[in-house]
Amino acid sequence: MAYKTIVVEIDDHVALIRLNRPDALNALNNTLLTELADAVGEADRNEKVRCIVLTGSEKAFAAGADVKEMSERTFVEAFTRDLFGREATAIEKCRKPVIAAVAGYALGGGCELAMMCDFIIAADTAKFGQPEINLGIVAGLGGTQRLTRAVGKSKAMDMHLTGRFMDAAEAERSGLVSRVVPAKKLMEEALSAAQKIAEKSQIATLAVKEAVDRSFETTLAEGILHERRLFHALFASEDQTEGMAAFLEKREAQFRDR
Ligand code: CO8
Repeated sequence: MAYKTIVVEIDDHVALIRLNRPDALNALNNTLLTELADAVGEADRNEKVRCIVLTGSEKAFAAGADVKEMSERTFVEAFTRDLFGREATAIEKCRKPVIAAVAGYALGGGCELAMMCDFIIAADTAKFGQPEINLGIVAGLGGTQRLTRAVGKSKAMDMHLTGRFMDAAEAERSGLVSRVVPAKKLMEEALSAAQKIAEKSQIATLAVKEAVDRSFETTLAEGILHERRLFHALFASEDQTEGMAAFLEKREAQFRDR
């Protein structure tokens, strides 16, 4: 499908989705969020795709919601249409792993978008922030919830209340990102991680994602029970037999998603 504000490339089981509004630092307008939701849904349904990488440009992953477009919204319109309700859930509903590869600014809705992904690989140029407070609003794509879970209450309050930016080193120290790499290596590293994931048994990768995500939604005991049931269930897969046989025979496993 042809998109106006994103570019989608599928190569060897990895879908790369690039936000592409260079004149506005990839600010998230209605068109971009709709196209992104469609592209993620399409990649999730595409049997060839086993992992998704979401990225922006060298200067900005995304500098937030499009302030120009947002400034014209009214409460009645936003509430009645549940503004960004569908778009906000497209990535969290995606069952396949989604990696955010972040260089430059990831602010407001951009930071929230990165946090919707399963993990974030950051370039050393990355800057994260929730500066909505400077516009007289609060985050609206999950930032108060996800940043707090990622970095704890004190730092989340600091970020949301002062609107300050966090550099890549602080983001890694705080657990917001899984790794920081030199900017020039960002895409190589993110695509290589995606490729590694794509080579695993897909049944197991879906189970990992489901189990880790559940830890945010339920009690420890329920989460552990859910994990154990998934663990039990995977013994019904041919990939479990193959994975363990390959280990014992000292060879690479040939997973077939069965
Ligand atoms: N919206 C619209 N346009 C933007 C945005 C934005 N968020 N950010 C940058 N741009 C535009 C600028 O207006 C400018 O355009 P032009 O050249 O036509 O004037 C162009 O991008 C380049 O930007 P700058 O000249 O400002 O570049 P600098 O390098 O000087 O500064 C900054 C970069 C620091 C990133 C600066 O642009 C900035 O502060 N941007 C706004 C950041 C911000 O406040 N983000 C939060 C927005 S609110 C939000 O995200 C709420 C989410 C709630 C959920 C809604 C769902 C999406």
